[in-house]
Amino acid sequence: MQLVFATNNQHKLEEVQAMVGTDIELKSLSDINCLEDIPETGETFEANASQKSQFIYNRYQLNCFADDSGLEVDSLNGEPGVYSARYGGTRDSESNLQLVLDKLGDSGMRTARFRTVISLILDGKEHLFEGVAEGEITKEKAGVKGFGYDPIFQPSGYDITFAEMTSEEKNSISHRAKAMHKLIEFLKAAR
Ligand code: ITT
Repeated sequence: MQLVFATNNQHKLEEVQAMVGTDIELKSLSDINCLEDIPETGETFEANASQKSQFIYNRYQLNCFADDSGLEVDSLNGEPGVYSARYGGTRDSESNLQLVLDKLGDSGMRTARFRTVISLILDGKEHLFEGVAEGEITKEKAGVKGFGYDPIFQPSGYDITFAEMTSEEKNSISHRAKAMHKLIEFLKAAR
């Protein structure tokens, strides 16, 4: 089946492409000629994921899904949360992750999680799927793979960051992988 993935984030698209295999023929926003800026004004991951998928469904009447995701740091009261993409004021990942490191300083309380909510719209009906990866924020960045906050996030049970893992390793344990797995299982059962 064909599904549009409503994202402008090339890294997310590549990760999800690697996860779906041949089960789903993934269409990107450029594949459907959508060059518009999709509004994202909600205060929760659910609201934003929903807003993005509904925008595409209403405009194109195509089955689609959108992912809203981010990093929640416990001792920063859950920040950057829904503001993850522009925490330091711009989309520059380096300054965004540096702001998290600066705010945490030497604190020993470094637990955090990545959370993804996916909103799928299939034949006009919405379904939500969530995935969480628990871990902690390192004191310094490490690794060059992945994107966003990966260089400062060490998942529980590992002594390396997401940015030091191969894409296969990250994609087997990440928040996005867990949410996508639920979506794929749902589609299999729905058929
Ligand atoms: P779209 O809205 O177009 O999908 P976006 O990058 O704006 O792309 P979000 O609004 O969901 O996506 O913001 C998510 C931000 O959270 C993203 O830009 C990263 O900074 C961070 N993030 C999400 N998933 C991540 C991951 O797997 N690894 C590292 N950082 C991640």
